[in-house]
Amino acid sequence: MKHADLRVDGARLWRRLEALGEIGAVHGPNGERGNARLALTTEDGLGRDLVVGWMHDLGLAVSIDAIGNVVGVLAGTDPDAAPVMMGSHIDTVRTGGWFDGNLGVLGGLEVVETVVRAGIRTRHPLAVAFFTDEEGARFAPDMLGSLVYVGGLAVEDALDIRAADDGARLGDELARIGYAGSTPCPAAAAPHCYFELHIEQGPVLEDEGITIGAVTGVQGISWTEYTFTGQSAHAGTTPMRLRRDPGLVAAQVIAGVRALAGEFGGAQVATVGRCEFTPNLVNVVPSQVTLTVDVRNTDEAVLQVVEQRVTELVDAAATAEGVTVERRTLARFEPVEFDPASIDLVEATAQQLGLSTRRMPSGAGHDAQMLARICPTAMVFVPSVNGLSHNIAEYTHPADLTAGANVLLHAVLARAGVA
Ligand code: HGY
Ligand code: MN
Ligand code: MN
Repeated sequence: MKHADLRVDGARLWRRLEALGEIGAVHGPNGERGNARLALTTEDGLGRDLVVGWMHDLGLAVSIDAIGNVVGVLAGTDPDAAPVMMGSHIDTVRTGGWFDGNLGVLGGLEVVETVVRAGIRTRHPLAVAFFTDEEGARFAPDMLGSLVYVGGLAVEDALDIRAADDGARLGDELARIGYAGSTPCPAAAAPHCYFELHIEQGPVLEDEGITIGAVTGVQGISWTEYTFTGQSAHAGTTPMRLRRDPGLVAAQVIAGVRALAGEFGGAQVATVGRCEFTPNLVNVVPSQVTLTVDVRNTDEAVLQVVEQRVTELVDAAATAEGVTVERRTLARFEPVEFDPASIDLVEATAQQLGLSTRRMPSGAGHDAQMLARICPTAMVFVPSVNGLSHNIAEYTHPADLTAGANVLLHAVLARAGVA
């Protein structure tokens, strides 16, 4: 068979997605099948074990680095050639789905298995990677493992990061699940190039009836954690004029952040996703409230203006209520543009496969935005049903999963050189 006629086995890809989806499975009331595998939890460890087992089954040389990134490599004919890498993440948010991240890793394994079964050898090695803690939901920032991989964060600093949920130290959790690897960070050498297959996680492709997104880049991301401290007091006996209520400040910030997104419009998004009251009791004016603000925009200059406006909003609300403010940056990444030639290749490959395609930026962060710092990088998007993600109802039709994996297959073969 000419390699141009090669196609992935969509049923095999679905079986792997289903098997991984059973680890940390979350079942919804309407038959939703989601995933909860927060980074470095026991479930994440079990998911890692399953994928590493598949890598070994395919004869890949598997390495684990000091931050727990895992890379499986299928040798090429040229031992000096850098690998063409595919990958993503297999950690999920607490209300995650089967496809966010998992598709990029298992799609990469499917590409490798398709190539191996066809008896094809490539000049460049083929690599499949999953990076630690892409979500950043437990250990911030997001894309943490790939950021360390490319040298954007010292591994020693990353290992000391504390979890938002239980305060566990990242390095201790990594050792506990058996993924404190021996391969040094950052990566000794850059991949030849990197392709990431991912669900869109938004409504654009579905709304326009398009199958493949040729992703042009990733928007800027800014995460800040605020801690408001007032005075706890009796809910019944304390006159309103005597209160210093951090809960009021939190409410004004939540509403104010939403209003800012409306005011700026366009690509501006703003989210308060985490908000914790202390002591969180019905009859106690809270002493402290901690919340997170996530603001993003494709335009860095506008994002900086929005960040300044959030700071002013927070300070005004806190001052008026006599509440103190502590702030901590959890993540800050500028917008990233992917490699034009790699975007062209994704687009042309989709068209050669007879698939509808459009160019688009990514609203979500991805490991690809970190790999773009060290090698030519692009992403392949497939549609999300109802534009839903970070929701256990996340779904992508099997035909679209297969289409995306075929684009990944042929973009990778074009770069890896068929021997
Ligand atoms: O937050 C993000 O965009 C990604 O899901 N980590
Ligand atoms: Mn993802
Ligand atoms: Mn995600």
